[in-house]
Amino acid sequence: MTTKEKVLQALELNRGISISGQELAEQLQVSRAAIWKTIEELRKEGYVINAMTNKGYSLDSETDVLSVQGILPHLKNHDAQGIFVYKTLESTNQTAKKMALEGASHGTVVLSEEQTKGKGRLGRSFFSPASSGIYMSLILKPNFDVTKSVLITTAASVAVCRAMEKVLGIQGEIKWVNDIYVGGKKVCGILTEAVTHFETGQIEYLVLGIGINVSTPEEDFPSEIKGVASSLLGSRQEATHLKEKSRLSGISRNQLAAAVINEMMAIYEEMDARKFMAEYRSRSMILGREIRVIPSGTVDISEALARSPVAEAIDIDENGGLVVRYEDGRKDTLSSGEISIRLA
Ligand code: BT5
Repeated sequence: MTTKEKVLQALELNRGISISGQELAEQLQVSRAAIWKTIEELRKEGYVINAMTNKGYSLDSETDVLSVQGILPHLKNHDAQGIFVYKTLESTNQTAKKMALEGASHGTVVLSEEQTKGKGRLGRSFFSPASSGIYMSLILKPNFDVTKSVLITTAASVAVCRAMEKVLGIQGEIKWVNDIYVGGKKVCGILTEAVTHFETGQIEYLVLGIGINVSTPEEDFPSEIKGVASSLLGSRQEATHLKEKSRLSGISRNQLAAAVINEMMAIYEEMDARKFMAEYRSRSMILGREIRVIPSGTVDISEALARSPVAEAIDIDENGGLVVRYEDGRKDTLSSGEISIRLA
């Protein structure tokens, strides 16, 4: 670890509590001048560090910069070697896939403060502005039958909901198959991609990409998604109350990111047993409701919507398939990736 990383770690571990320059210098075996210089560097990177005479330095509870040192104190069973935080990337999934091919191990996590080419499904894009979201990718080496890898997205939706609830007390609803909604708007999208062996075509790794809008103000979303996208702290109903709560308790994106990683790694261990399926169903925003099924790849969605038959979403089966019943009584099971859904 560099001196900067060590100072940051000490400040993150003592969030809101002052540590003297002398104490830091002794702990890290560097001069007090080196500590002062490091504090200045961190301030330039956006960390709000308070300095009080006779008390020392403390990381302000409002500081919200993603870092390995900020995530680590909240992680169960993980080490710094497996976490990579970037200021900007085209896409964390893209970088994670490259790292997987270069031999990165199971559980490696890639995060970025912003993405310039954030990916959605089917060639769509995911809006990923700087400093207000969590854009991360987990490299997973399947320890189960890879035909079940479609269930990773299902499991991840439950993991994100659990993390949001534990850290912020926010209840998310899952819109089959990969979106999380709060207050009727999308706050999170998930994209799982497979990394296959060059010659055998076998799935070697899965890259699980999770994008969460944390504090993006509603007015900052591009016009085409303004009406449908929102963020956890940026939605009007929640904003005042939650912003105050997170400010007071120092809840940061690091903490939420760590909670998502913890929940995902825990759920991963029970993939085969599929215990999370019942929770996925109970958090579903579409079960029991009427939906319209649109073939994937549809360009003119409004035209397809007008033509598509109304169906009732009646179940989500053990493979993550959506069981629907059309008005004429016919039943069908839709598999992920083939359709989009609009609530009727
Ligand atoms: C998704 O696709 O929602 C999957 C998004 C996955 C993003 C993560 S971020 C980390 C990792 N690295 C990546 O490059 N990607 C992953 P889909 O279901 O296809 O939804 C995309 C659609 O959601 C777009 O066409 C927009 O309509 C809408 N959208 C785009 N950006 C959004 C945002 N920030 N919040 C809510 N909705 C958004």
